[in-house]
Amino acid sequence: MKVSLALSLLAPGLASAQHSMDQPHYLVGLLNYPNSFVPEVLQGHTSGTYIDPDASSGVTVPFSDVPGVGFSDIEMYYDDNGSPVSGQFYVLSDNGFGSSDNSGDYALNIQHLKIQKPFTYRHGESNFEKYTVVENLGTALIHDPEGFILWENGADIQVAYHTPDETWDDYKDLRVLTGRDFDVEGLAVINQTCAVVGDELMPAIFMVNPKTGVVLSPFVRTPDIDSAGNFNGAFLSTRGDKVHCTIEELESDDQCTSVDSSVVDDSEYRKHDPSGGYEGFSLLADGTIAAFVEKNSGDTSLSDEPGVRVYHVIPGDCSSGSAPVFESFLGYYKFEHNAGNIADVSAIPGSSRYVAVIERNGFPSGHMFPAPRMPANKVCIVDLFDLDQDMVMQNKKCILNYHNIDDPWDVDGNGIFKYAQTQVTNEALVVVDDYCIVAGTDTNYPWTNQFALDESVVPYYEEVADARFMVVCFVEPIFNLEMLAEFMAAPDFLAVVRQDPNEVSEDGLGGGSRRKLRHQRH
Ligand SMILES: *[C@@H]1O[C@H](CO)[C@@H](O)[C@H](O)[C@H]1NC(C)=O
Ligand SMILES: [Ca+2]
Repeated sequence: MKVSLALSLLAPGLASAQHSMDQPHYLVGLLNYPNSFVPEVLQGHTSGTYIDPDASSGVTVPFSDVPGVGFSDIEMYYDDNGSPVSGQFYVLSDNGFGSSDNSGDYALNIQHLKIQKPFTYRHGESNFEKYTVVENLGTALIHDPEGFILWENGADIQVAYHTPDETWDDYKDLRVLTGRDFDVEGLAVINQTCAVVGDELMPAIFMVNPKTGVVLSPFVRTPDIDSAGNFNGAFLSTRGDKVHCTIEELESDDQCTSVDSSVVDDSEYRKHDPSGGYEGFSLLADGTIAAFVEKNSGDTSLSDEPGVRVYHVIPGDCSSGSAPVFESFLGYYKFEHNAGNIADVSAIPGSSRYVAVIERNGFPSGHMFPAPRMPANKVCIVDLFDLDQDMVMQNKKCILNYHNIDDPWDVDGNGIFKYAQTQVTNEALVVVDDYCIVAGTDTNYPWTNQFALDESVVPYYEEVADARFMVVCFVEPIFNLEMLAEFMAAPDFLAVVRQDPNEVSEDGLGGGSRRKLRHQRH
């Protein structure tokens, strides 16, 4: 009885779960990248030939262009001197249509975008359009002219074996990578011409020039770990990993777009889910990378672990052939209740200890509620180096819930002071300064309309069809390094729940009330 008494007294502070410490913030505005826009290098190339026309969400396949499919990562763009350019970003295409089976004709690419929203705190009653269109400043096909990408069994990239038709002859000559080769989800940009890409079909990582798209290194596989977190000599693999195919199969009409899960079990590799790789990939201030595996659920043998694995990576030196190195296992990241995927991880400028993580679960399946799945999306800050005895990162504080975004200036002009970025998978997050984040979506095109809405009843169909971005700023400089250190050192609410209920003080606050924390901070 005492437990429920303590919890009910605590309820106001605990209302939105175990690490929620939502910080005052405001929506600056919304932007969209029209799905109808196709950059020139992606025009006139057949795509979508692997998609079953009966299961293409009403969209006619194949496509005559390589369509936009949303973005799986966003990173700052840097000028020639290495300084970040305000409002400009590198974004990574998703692998195409979601799996190695359906994306062998999707050309992987990195785009340079201008994502900037007019905003005045409503000065002079100025206001701006609900959606601002994102500007494409360049598109680079990820391609491998040096032939770095080669599997252990001698397998080559997809265009060496099969392309949809002659529209791909130039892509074949360039050795363009496709969604059969890698499912690219993470990008860590070092400077304008050097970055590391994280994949989830092995999962593996490799170096790339994000300006030209030229691959700069062979891929490096993820080392497996023993129970103490040490590398054990084995590596991860998935059923989408080409190492399990024979060259004859890859050359045949069957193409071996994936293998049966049991093939991975019977191999020397440790099995992981083919959609579970490096969503979260963040360049720390010291030049190393925190690499978050997306999940430990699905077709995997990692599901007994207490969270998702986070590795420490040293990038290559950006010269041709210099590969990144897995340096160590950092620890496990544990999700909030009902979240199950790392959606993205952003560096916090200047910090080598704290990163911002956006975690999510699946996406809605229709608009009838109660629904089979309630979407969960939260931005949390985590200390990479504060581990408990199970190697779980124990200092985590969640500062924003995507379903509960304040819009005090009603920047989207709908008379509603709350916004939810809910529909499609949120897979891109970047902290841009002490105050603000830019968050973007994948679209899962052509399966974008996850609320199953009829276009005729939705005045702003771009909210259903397009890759979208939002800019949100915090009232306090939450990402300022000094403030962050204080904030992360403050006790969190979970400490109250974790302790013996008999020790909860009379007022039920146990020293962790929000009021007290506010006092400590100021
Ligand atoms: C990017 O970093 C690499 C490695 O430090 C360096 O060699 C290269 O010149 C840099 N390029 C730019 C454009 O800053
Ligand atoms: Ca509004």
